[in-house]
Amino acid sequence: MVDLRSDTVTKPTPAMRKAMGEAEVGDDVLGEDPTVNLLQEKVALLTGKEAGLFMPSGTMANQVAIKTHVQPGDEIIIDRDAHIYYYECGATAVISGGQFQCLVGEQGVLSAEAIASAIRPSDIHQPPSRLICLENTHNRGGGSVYTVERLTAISELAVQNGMLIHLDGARLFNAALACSTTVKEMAVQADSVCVALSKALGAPAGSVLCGSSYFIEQARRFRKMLGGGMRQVGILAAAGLHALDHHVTRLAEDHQNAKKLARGLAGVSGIEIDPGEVLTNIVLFDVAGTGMDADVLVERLATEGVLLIPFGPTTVRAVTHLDVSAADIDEALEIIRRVLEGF
Ligand code: TLP
Repeated sequence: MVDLRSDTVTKPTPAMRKAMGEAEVGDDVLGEDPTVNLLQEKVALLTGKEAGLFMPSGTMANQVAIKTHVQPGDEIIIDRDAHIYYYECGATAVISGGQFQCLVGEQGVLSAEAIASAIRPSDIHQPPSRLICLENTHNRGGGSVYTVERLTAISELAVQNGMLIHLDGARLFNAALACSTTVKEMAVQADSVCVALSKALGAPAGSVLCGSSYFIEQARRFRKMLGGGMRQVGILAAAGLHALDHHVTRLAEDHQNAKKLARGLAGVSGIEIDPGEVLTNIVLFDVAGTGMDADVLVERLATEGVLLIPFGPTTVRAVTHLDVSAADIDEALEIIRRVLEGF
């Protein structure tokens, strides 16, 4: 079975399990878990921020960040396909009372100009424009990337308008790799950033939210409020530290495998894809030409040994990751060809 549903499906490696088993732990709600503290310091350093906070999930990291930045009624400018807006169960309405103004990015990526035209004038009839949320890489945009230049332009705009930026960097290491830069160069353009350990980096759980010391102090209270205060969680933080030490440079392999998959898919009849648009580890392709809807095709392929996710009526997503090799990509392509072309 080749599982390309998501990079969240990876299982901890034996070396990661060993690191988890040997982790020094303490009560993290009391701030006494040395492994969590180490992880938080490490990710803060990597992202160029003063402090970090270990979070059970990316969703909680995003929502705690938003809760910390906005007051009810404040407006948040975001792409309409961003995870925060599209996939987080309406959490912002429930938790922060922030109001979204959704824009349509290019493969999810917003320009400074588009954001500028969405910023409200100071007017008692209108909500205050408070926060800009960006996602790098952009999941529903097919792993598309905000470059450092674009982030810098948006950051300058935010400063000019007294706005803040939260960066959902669930796959920020993939973005940095695609742009031959560091996560720090990207993260410093935002006021807060969260980085996932449980996606491309292969840890079983966890994200780290980073920002100023003051921001993290506030965020710690909201994490507790939402039930995200965990105790001897160094076991999970150890997996994250192991991932940062051993699974970052190998992301290049995932990007190569994604390209290989995209090139292969481009040659299959009924499938539409531009391999040039595949920059990281996410591959989106259109299956309208097969005469099948995405969910029907995905179900059919699952019975043949390839797992994918329907991402729209005729759009399918494949994600490469730690547990997928180049040989697995060959196998997946062979199965897809067999199902769609009969040989
Ligand atoms: N993405 C998952 C699904 O929820 C779609 C996936 O399989 O890709 N930000 C981004 C950009 C994400 O892609 C995800 C998860 C999250 C946040 C949420 O992270 P978790 O699952 O840890 O809450």
